[in-house]
This record gives sequence, C-alpha cells and structure tokens, in this order.
Amino acid sequence: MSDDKEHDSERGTVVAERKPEVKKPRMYKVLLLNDDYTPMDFVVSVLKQYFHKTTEQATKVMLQVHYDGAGVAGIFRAEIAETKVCLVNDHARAHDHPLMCTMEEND
Ligand code: TYC
Repeated sequence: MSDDKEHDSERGTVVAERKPEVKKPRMYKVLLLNDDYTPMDFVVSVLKQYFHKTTEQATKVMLQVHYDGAGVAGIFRAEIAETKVCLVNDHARAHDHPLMCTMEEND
C-alpha cells in the first residue's frame, strides 16, 4: 500500500497513519573565527576558494568575522561541513596562519 492513510480493502477499516518517510538531514554552520594575525586578503581568498563566494560576499563575511569575532561561511550537511573545516584549517596551517574554522549544528 502506498497512500498516506492505509486502507484495508478487505475489512473497510482505516489502519494507520504513516509517518513522513523522508527526514530532513541535520545541517551545520561552518564558522570562521577571528584572530589578530591572519591577513584579511587570505580570509577573503579562503571564502572564495572553499565557499564559492564572490569578492564582495567574501569581503562582507570576512569583515563580519573581524568585527564580531565569528561569521558563517556556509551551511552544509555533516560530511560536507567536516570536509570544509579540515580543508580550510589545513590550508591555513600550510600558510602559517592561525585562522580557525569550526562547525556547529544549525538548529
Ligand atoms: N582580524 C584579522 C586582521 O585584522 C582579519 C581576520 C578576519 C582574521 C577574519 C581571521 O576569520 C578571520 N588581520
């Protein structure tokens, strides 16, 4: 049977109400944290390279991080968010910058 409300045709009774079968995946915010040493243009380049922002969008997010302490680079499913966090932190370390990227559930 495939309807939402299953119907038992033999006995003519309504049997059960189905739960929705497709659950929304948990989503995660990928955050950049401020520090005193990472150059602004490096942060802008990270936002362009890993989060596909335009220069204008990347500059806005970078300045939000700079002035507020943290900012959202993007919102993704868990595996994608984890991958971005690792790639960004590895990239920052490879260039000797202390830039920190983290994630938190977007609830
Ligand atoms: N605060 C840094 C500076 O003045 C710039 C910066 C922005 C660093 C965003 C990290 O996630 C960051 N050079």
